[in-house]
Amino acid sequence: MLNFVKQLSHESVVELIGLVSLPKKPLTATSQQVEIHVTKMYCLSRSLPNLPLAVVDAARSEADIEKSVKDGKPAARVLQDTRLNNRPLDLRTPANQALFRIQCHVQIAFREFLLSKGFLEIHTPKLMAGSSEGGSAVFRLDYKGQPACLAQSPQLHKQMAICGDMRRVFEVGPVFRAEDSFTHRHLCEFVGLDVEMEIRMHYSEIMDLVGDLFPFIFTKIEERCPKELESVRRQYPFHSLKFLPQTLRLTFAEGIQMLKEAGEEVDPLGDLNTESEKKLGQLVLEKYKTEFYMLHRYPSAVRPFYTMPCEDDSNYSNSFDVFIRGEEIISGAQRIHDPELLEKRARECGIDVKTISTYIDAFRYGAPPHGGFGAGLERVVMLLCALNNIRKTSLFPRDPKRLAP
Ligand code: ATP
Ligand code: AMO
Repeated sequence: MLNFVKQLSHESVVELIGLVSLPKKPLTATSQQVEIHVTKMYCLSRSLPNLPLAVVDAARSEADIEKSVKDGKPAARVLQDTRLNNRPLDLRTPANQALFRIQCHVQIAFREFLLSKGFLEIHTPKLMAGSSEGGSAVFRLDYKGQPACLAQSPQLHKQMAICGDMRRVFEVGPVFRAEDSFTHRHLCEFVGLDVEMEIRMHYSEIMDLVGDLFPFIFTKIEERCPKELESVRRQYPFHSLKFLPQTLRLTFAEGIQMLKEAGEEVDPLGDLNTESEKKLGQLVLEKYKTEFYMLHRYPSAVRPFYTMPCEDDSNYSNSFDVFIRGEEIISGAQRIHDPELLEKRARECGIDVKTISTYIDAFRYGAPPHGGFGAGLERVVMLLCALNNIRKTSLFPRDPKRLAP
């Protein structure tokens, strides 16, 4: 049997028959908890002798690699492209196994919380006649002779579900963005966690929901995935997210003020760039001791056409973004439910209103005040575990250069 074992290549799949027993040596925290005394062994699938990457190398932390260099026995560093080109092998590392379990539990907790609050899970079409968010980041295709695109978000249909009296809805589904830039946090296809709900008095009702939902998710991950968090930490060390029992809310103007006081140049009616968002994340952490917070009342000019302007000043809007460790995970807002204003805003934003006429018509038959938000699942997991690249939390990432495997 030893001769047989010696000629097996790494990563071959074997079936073992043997006796499971406790090791003779005393157990330690890091030792195996059981031994198998093998009596028979079958090879079910033989791997190639030369693999494109060794799983032990792919599982090394940066600290391990640095130590190996210091010790004069440098260990191989597996580059991101090698990992992603050979994703089925790369997925075998303990950190990757753990990340996708954590991702699964984020979805479970998201669903669990919303179902307990009376939300209905829906599925909206991914083939559409026009763009839903505006802008150019849309994949165009031919739909039996008609121009069409892949849904940039479930935005228009989740709102139409509210017009259909569904009151509170959510969706977990694919979102397609023809992003041009190659960044650490943008994919061309990601999983959207979307919510839409009627509101009674104020858009703060949506922020109240976000402020309860996400701490619920963070707490459930800590409770249900301690081993997985530990596995991720072993390869990619990080500290647990700091968040307050009551989620911090700042206005966009307050955020701008904090940045200005710190010597940053920022436009009070423009959007925050990635650097300013990160800087504000640091300032908020120092002042309020939290890495999870919301910024609301964004300038209208930087929000999508369907966003409700503030009643007291239409330069600002009833909208918000939510941040983890200084990076955006959520955008949300109250929506315009007046069809005339909606059509006007769509035209002003350069949208061909013919392509969204059925959406605008939905508001001509009576529509309740409503709003909602969207989060990106891969981004939530990336930022929860303080990872440096969203490709780590996408099973088979799609980015501007990658369409396989
Ligand atoms: P010892 O037999 O002295 O306890 P070991 O099994 O700890 O030695 P290695 O042969 O170097 O040492 O094995 C490396 C690791 O593989 C071990 O730490 C153990 O976790 C695991 N391992 C090896 N053999 C078995 C087995 N029969 N059953 C379960 N785990 C095993
Ligand atoms: P927005 O365009 O800000 O808003 O997207 C919502 C959230 O989705 C995630 N996200 C992405 N994740 C990975 N790759 C991308 N290219 C990418 N783009 C966005 C982010 C972001 O916060 N309809 C609105 C939401 C709403 O108002 O309900 C929307 O799509 O986490």
